[in-house]
Amino acid sequence: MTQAKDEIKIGGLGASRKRVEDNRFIRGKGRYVDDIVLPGMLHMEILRSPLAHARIVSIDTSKAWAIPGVRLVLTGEMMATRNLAWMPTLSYDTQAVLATDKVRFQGQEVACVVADDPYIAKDACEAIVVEYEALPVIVNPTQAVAQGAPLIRDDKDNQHDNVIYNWEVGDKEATDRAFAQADRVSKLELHYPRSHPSPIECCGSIADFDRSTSKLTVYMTSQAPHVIRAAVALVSELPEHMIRIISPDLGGGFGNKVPIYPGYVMSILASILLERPVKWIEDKTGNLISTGFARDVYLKGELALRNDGKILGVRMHTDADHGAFFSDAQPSKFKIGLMHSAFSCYDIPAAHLTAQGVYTNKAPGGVAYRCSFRVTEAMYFQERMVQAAADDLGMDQAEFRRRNFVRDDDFPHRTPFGFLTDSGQYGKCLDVGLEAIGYADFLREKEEAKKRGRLLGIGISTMTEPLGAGNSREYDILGMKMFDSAQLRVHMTGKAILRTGAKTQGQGHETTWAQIVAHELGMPAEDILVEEGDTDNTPFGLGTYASRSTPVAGAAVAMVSRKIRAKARKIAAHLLEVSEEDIEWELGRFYIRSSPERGVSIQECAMAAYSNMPDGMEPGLENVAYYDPPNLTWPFACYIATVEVDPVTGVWDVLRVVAVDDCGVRINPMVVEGQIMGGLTEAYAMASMQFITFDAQGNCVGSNYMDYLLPTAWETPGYELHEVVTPCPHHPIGAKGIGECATVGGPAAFVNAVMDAVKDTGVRNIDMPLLPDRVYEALTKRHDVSGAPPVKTDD
Ligand code: MCN
Ligand code: CUM
Repeated sequence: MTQAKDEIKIGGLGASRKRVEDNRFIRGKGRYVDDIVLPGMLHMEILRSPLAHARIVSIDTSKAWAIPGVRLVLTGEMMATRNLAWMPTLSYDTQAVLATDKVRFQGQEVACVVADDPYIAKDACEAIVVEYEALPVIVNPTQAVAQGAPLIRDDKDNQHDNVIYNWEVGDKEATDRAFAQADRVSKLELHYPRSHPSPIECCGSIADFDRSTSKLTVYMTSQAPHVIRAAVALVSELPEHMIRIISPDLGGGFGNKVPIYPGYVMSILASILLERPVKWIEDKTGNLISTGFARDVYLKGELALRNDGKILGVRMHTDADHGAFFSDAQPSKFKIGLMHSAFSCYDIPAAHLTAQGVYTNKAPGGVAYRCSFRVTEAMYFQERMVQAAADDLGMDQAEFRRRNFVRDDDFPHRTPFGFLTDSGQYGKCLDVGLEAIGYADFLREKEEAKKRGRLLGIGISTMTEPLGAGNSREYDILGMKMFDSAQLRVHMTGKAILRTGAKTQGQGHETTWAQIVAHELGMPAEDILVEEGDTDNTPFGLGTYASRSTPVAGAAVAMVSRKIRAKARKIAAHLLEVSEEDIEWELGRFYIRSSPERGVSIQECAMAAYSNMPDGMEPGLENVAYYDPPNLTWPFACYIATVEVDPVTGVWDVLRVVAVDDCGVRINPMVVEGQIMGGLTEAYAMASMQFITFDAQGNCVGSNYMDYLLPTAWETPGYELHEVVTPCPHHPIGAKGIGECATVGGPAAFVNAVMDAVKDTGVRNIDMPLLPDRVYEALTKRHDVSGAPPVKTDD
């Protein structure tokens, strides 16, 4: 008890410590890539294709070269002479760095200019004359597989159609049997539209090649600097130890900063050619039309049901629109990410998923946006299907979920598609949520309101999702096994520096990692400086995405602290002149078991490690831990939204949102709540307003913040947060990931709420975003506004 009290005082586990990084962020003192100015630095701008599919007939750069201050103009043809026109993607595909033969999406990189300042570079881009021969355009999976569809990837030797993969998982026969036995089959078709992570800071890099040392330093907006260093070493001829990737402060990542973009590659090449630092900073339109899209997946789903509400089996087919290059960041074994994590919280005997991925004339998609490799789509489909099934059975949606949940005593549990979940209290989370929202009262209120022509609705979304990509047996990216690391150096005076292979983008690692050390070593969190993002002085790690930092790097932080404690214990025995077996530990202090008043602090041990170590002991107090998690972590969430839909206009307002999250032990409850609120806001945005679509010519509609909407404080609903704690059984401090839960589980709660409000009018589905005109169309014209048209023409 007193230990826990002390622990909060020193900023350990469970302390809602204020974020240390905010000291600089709220003062405008963050150091982002664009803040960095190097001596002699040049600036790079990219010329992008206005067309979505066209043959390049010619590129005339002579006028650009003639502009004073222009240092270099690069085209695909010049890149090709160095074998650099194409680069490998994280999904074993290839992607054009600069287009050579064809452009394959609007916004594709065609040429770039390096000049003395960015304005000259931009002007010079406009002076480049490109002659295009337009080709027929494909903007959705139906067109991609249609008879006679133009071949988008004619650059690839064995590619004769636009199909990237066909993939399946689960047990088809068992699933067929389940459907044969069903009393009833519930079906749903949905589209999860394209969305964009849209961090406030766009992507950018500064490459600095120093010929005299042969060292390449790249400042880069990357969530995974070590992966980038390895990738650069593998594709360039530069040796890995001569490459230093530095990710400074990032203005949000949300998945957008996982992939390798042509801009990074070209700035590196330009710096090598010119032997001067070259900076590339993407503008907002460039970011929105060419980088890291997410989603764009179609689903046909079926649930085999028994009349008493038991789900007997599930069938899913998805069509994934990957754009012109298959560049998803995802474990290499899973063609459509972890889509098969669907239905993991439900006890379903049989399941079968088929998936087809196709090329279209759109920017590469599927990077994932605040989602562990397609988990967002999986959970959205799951929770929409569950609600539709409950409605079809005429059963209460909460009761239907409860009947099918995996029970608390059923862990470890093999999910319908083969994952192993290890812990959770699903029913309890649902109960807490229902209680908080006042479920029974709301249902009564809803009935009352209906009598007066008002449409109220309640939507529930419950899910467990796999967070923490690792365990090296099953997960790798480009063959790089997924684990992570932490290095801890405790100085003589008891102050320490902790470095990890992860990379914070706003999640607060500088605050929370220090809390784990404080918990393990009893040193005040403020005595621990956390550094990430510089490959020269952090241990190798796979980076931050898939909410893997706490599950993997965070575990490494605990493990390295324990190594330090083990050494400090030996030093304590030496200082107290007893044998190690007689030593006990309490937060921050070793003492003699038989005389607890005699003890030494961890700080005294640190001093002795440099000044008074036992004979034969290696000096210093420093270590590194590599952590390969035994399993993913499986947090659970229950999100409940209530809404009112205006039947005259289709406008809907959120009344209340209740969130119950179980992410195991919370390191910093305030940071966790911040993650949940941010995630719910993104979920609300996708459900209500966010839409990047393409017209029939492949023009991107949503290339700016007038068309692609971010909710401001005014639109954002209030959130009521609750918690349940089921410690992760295999994580050293019992924590599970939280970074993406609300974005993953949130959308279905909002959509389900609107659907619940309008279902009595016969509406079956409305695809996101639930813009008022779509809701209105559903209420007045058709009952199924689904398979939403990705082709939106002006008429
Ligand atoms: N945490 C905690 N207790 C837990 C779990 C987490 O206190 N039981 C804390 C962690 O210590 C960390 C934060 O919550 O400070 C998020 O931790 P975690 O769930 O491990 O997620 P990551 O740190 O790996 O962050 C990645 C995740 C992803 S994949 C996206 S996308 C996303 C997200 O985080 N992008 C973000 N949240 C974001 N938040 C901000 N501000 N900016 C982004 O770009
Ligand atoms: Cu999937 S977006 Mo986050 O994993 O960086």
